[in-house]
Amino acid sequence: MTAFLTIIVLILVFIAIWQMTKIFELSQTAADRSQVANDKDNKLNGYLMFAFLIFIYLLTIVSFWKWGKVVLGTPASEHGSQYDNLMNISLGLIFFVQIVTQALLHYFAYKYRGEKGKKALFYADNDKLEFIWTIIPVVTLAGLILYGLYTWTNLMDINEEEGDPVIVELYAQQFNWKARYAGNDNVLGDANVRLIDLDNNNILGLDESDPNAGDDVISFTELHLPVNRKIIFKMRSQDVLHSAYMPHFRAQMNCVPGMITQFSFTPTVTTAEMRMDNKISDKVQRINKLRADRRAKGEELDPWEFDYVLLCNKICGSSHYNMQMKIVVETQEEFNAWMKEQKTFAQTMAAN
Ligand SMILES: [Cu+2]
Repeated sequence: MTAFLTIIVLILVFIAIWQMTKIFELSQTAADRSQVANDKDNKLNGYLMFAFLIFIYLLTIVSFWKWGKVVLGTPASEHGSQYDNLMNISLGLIFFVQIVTQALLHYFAYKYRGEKGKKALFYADNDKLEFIWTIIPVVTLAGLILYGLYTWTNLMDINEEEGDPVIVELYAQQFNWKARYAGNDNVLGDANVRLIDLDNNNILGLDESDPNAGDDVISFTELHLPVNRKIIFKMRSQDVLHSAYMPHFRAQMNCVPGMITQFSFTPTVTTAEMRMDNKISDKVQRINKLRADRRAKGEELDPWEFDYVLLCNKICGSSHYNMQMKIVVETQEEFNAWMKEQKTFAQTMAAN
């Protein structure tokens, strides 16, 4: 590594000396003028500016055409379409401004390229122009920010009194998730990392003396959610910053050690329904085709089936990429049946 850095430094020093001698040569009046750009060079650079403009437009079109299909499809939560609207409007605006300004920038670079005898006009300032290019971004950005704030307050509904919500704790830890349901009383028992007792299977540090803790249910492998019911998530982290990211529901919230953060959404599409969705079934087919090709080459790969996922979206350590949990959205009856099979915290403690 040191040798590599030394070589780089030597190369850079050499380039610097070379450039300095060139500048020195150019500053000599009697020197050879072949290094100074002439009309032909300027014209070439003008055309190259145009070529670059075409290149970035083509790159955009090709990217959309080739990878447009990998973006998230149908939102699976009540607020999802509001969120998508905000995203689409922001993207649309950015695209419009990008296309117009890049075209102008490169066209002017071409039109006013250097030419023998042509002199740049000295133009100090123009109040009217400056006012226009200040006020347009101010109004546009203020509009976007206000629209964003409006959308955020609209979807950030963590009121526990209204709409019979399901209260779920998401517990983040390097490198896995655990979900804790509040049980029959719908109140999560108190918990603290200091109460974690691995010998006694109290992995989330629940307070055994808290009467609300006994009926809590902890799930290690899957997060089950009933469809069309408000879910309030309360996030905790045991070690470092994590982020609970549920892309299909357009939801993300940081999990911060030492505090509880919250987010809420109402899932509107069950896992079974989402598997029938056109975009999702196309995606499943595409991935399974890739997997079949790799299987043919001798790799051991199972066909893939769509599932919602909870991912970690903060780079939290070496196995961050694999910090995920399957989410199952199902009918209230299926949810109740699944819940019945789970052990409560009191039962787990009694079994010790
Ligand atoms: Cu993480």
